[in-house]
Amino acid sequence: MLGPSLVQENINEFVQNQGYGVKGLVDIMKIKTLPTQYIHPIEERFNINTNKLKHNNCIPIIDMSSPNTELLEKSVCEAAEKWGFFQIVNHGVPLEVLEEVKAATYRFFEQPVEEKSKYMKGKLSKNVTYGSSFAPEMEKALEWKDKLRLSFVSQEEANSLWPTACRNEALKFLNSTQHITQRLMEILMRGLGINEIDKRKTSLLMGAKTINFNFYPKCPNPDLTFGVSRHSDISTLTILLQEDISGLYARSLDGESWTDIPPVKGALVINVGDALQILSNGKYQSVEHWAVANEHKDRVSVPIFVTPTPRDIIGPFEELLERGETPLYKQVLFSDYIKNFLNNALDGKATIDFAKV
Ligand SMILES: O=C(O)CCC(=O)C(=O)O
Repeated sequence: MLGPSLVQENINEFVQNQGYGVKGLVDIMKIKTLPTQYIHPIEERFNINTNKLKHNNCIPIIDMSSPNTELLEKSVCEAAEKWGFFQIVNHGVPLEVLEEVKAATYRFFEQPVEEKSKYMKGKLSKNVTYGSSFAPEMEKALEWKDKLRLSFVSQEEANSLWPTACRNEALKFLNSTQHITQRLMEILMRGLGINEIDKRKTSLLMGAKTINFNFYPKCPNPDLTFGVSRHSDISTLTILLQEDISGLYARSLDGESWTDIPPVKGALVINVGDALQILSNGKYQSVEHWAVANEHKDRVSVPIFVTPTPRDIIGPFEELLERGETPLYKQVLFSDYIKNFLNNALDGKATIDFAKV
């Protein structure tokens, strides 16, 4: 292990290669200032004076138990069209499942490095990876985040490869959100005039799932860095459980300002991803968002990325083109879309250019 006199050059070795993560910088190295690798250029940072920030309650909060089905469906489709982001309450996922998954996130990251590093990239499986920042080899400035990424392939694989510290909770969260995911997809498809989700559409809309455990340790200078840089997700929908500490921001309707997404007890944050923007031929919008760490407290979040399978070819639904819509996106093999996303640093909404006509 490196000594306490950790110099800048050794930080990557300590954080990335030895697997201590940014959590190790705080807990073991007890750093008091942000290492230069994590300082983002001033023009990219969020500046309260130049980037307009809208506070609280801009993003719709939708009660999924509302008896007025027509109004409920209209609200979901409008939110997906205009905001790309919304929160849902009374969604049917028990509160204890949400609390347990948060506790499991802390449990995993609080383990010693010897345990966490077993899951580092290239060690076990490409479907199970622990690491720090999004794509450290490609990034000009690193993200203040450690993460565990678990792509669900089968129950057997999960049983044998997923870490015991969070395996059961991850599986429970995935299973408990199945019903609400299906319901949201049905509503969103009706909004496109598509009344049946057949086998092919099931695969395109929700054929695969990846769950991430994000851990943002408290950060000495959160204003100089990002927990997650500006990006849109590649999913159809993302179902995000966020901590009771705010830190998530999304681009507003006007495209000029940003809005915070305040934590709401028991709520899940839903956002449209690029795949749904492409399938809906631009009707539903994936939206740029980013997250910051907190100066005084650790923050965790647990997104489930609902996606097509890597073998699926995504493009605007035939029903929309048969109705005369001009395709805005070409047909793309989803595994190519994933590769392009993972092999580049996060850069706002640039990923979707890969599929533009
Ligand atoms: O931590 C958050 O609230 C957002 C996380 C996120 O955007 C991501 O993991 O892609």
